[in-house]
Amino acid sequence: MSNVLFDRLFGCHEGETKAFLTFADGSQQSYDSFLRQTARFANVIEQLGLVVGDRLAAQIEKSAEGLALYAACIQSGVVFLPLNTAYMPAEISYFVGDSGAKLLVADQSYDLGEVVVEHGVALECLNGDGSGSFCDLARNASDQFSTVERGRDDLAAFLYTSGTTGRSKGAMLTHNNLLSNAETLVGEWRFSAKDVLLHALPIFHTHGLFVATNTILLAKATMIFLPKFSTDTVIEALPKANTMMGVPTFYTRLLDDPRLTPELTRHMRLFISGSAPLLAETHVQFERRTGHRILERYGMTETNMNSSNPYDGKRRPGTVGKPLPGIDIKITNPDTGETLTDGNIGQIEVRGPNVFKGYWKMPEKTREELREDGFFITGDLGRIDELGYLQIVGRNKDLIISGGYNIYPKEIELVLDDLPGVLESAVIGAPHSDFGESVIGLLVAEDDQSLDLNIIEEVIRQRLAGFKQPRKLFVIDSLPRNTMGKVQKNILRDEFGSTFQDSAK
Ligand code: MLC
Ligand code: AMP
Repeated sequence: MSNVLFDRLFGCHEGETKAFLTFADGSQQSYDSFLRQTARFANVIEQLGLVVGDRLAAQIEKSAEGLALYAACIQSGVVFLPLNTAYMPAEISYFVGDSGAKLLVADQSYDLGEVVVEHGVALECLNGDGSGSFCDLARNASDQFSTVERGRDDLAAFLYTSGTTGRSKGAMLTHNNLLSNAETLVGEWRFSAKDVLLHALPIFHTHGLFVATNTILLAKATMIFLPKFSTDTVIEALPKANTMMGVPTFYTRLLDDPRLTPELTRHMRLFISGSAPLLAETHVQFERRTGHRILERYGMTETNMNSSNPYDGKRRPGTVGKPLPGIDIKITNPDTGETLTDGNIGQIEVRGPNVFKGYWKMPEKTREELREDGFFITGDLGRIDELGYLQIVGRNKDLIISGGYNIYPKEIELVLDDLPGVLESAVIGAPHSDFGESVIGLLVAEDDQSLDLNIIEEVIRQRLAGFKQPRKLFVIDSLPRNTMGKVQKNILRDEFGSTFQDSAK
């Protein structure tokens, strides 16, 4: 047994002087230098007492060191658990507690002392500029590390994904989940060592970490590694790249800028979009403005990428293309599980080497969503059209996707319900020109109580990551319910659905 994931993505680049990363200031890091950093980090992980299968949680700014930490976990057989930098300490506490992480590596600006006290987890610092106690230890560590053997079915990473119950679930991803998907994407999207990918995504999610980074590593290509998306820096960097991956908000923001022209993008080979629905209108406008047809693909945390519009064939707006090689997609009746014929709308189920192993310590949840025959019930609703392309038409799960981030209303409702004077609440998503969808909170006050929305907003700010916070709160008399007592969110969406129309971003 070796460690095929590490060898294929990282190990094979030993001695390679070619640039893996190019930074905003033009400086670069070679593959070889990245690997040496990785080995130093792997030595530190070992020195700190982590053994194969232990979890390392990381809440760190986007940096080359952040990627090296991921690589070091793969090299040392430790499970990597990246966390959104917007999460508040109370949110981090849940992930650390649930995963049983042995080490938390975090930026020193995050105040995670209470997490350490609560869970007894070790804490080391890794800051965006490469400083911090973790890096201090690494400076004295060897740049050689004997790669730990791991099989294809062994765990590589946990990515937490929220649930309709409000409790996040740790999706367990194996070495083969990551490797098989990277191999498929390199082939399907024709990545090679000649490519330069513009990377403006965060690196704590599937899209920026696995889809983008693993594909580039496997192809031995180069990434222009920007700290975050900003229209100015992306437009500045575009001439030096030939490929870009982004969420739909990236494309709508670029379209809002007059500098997006055919000249700016003439040299580009490929623009890819995913993580949220790309409006057909955005696809069409982008082609009109640049001549490029954005390639839309469909994936999720539990499965990596499932389907893609073709590289060579017709990229059809409003569809997410066909199943990737080796991956089966079927549409089923949500009530009976029976497979539906093409053209019918049902729940999308996916099977393949990309599908995760299950939810950490949640066997029942795993059984509910992952069938014995290997099909995963995605919670998305779709149909396969007459040309065999998958269209996503909605969701069978109460989920809002804002700027590519998933937000589960239940989690926010639990926070709102807990506020003094609030009897009950409902959270819905409404169309938003920048984020695709954005969050609205509807509150019902207890009898004789009047709610102060300023105070409520302040409490929410302390408890929920910024992107989850409702952009608008309304106090209403009561929540509409059906005869079973279930809140009729469709009625609320009809009533409040135009809240963000014409409003400022
Ligand atoms: C930031 N904010 C958001 C937000 N991002 N609010 C709602 N939705 C979002 N997505 C809030 C912040 O809390 C802050 O609020 C304010 O907006 C400005 O913050 P910012 O950091 O300056 O925002 P900005 O740079 O504009 O970020 C927007 C964005 C970013 C779209 C560039 O969110 C982004 O990079 N999204 C990509 C997400 C992603 O990678 N998803 C992939 C998931 S994997 P305040 O109140 O403080 O002003 C997956 C599988 C798959 O889904 O298929 O790929
Ligand atoms: P996450 O759990 O963050 O990985 O988000 C996965 C969800 O994002 C999927 O279940 C879909 O609902 C959505 N998604 C991803 N890609 C697309 C796409 N191209 N079009 C529509 N929805 C998408």
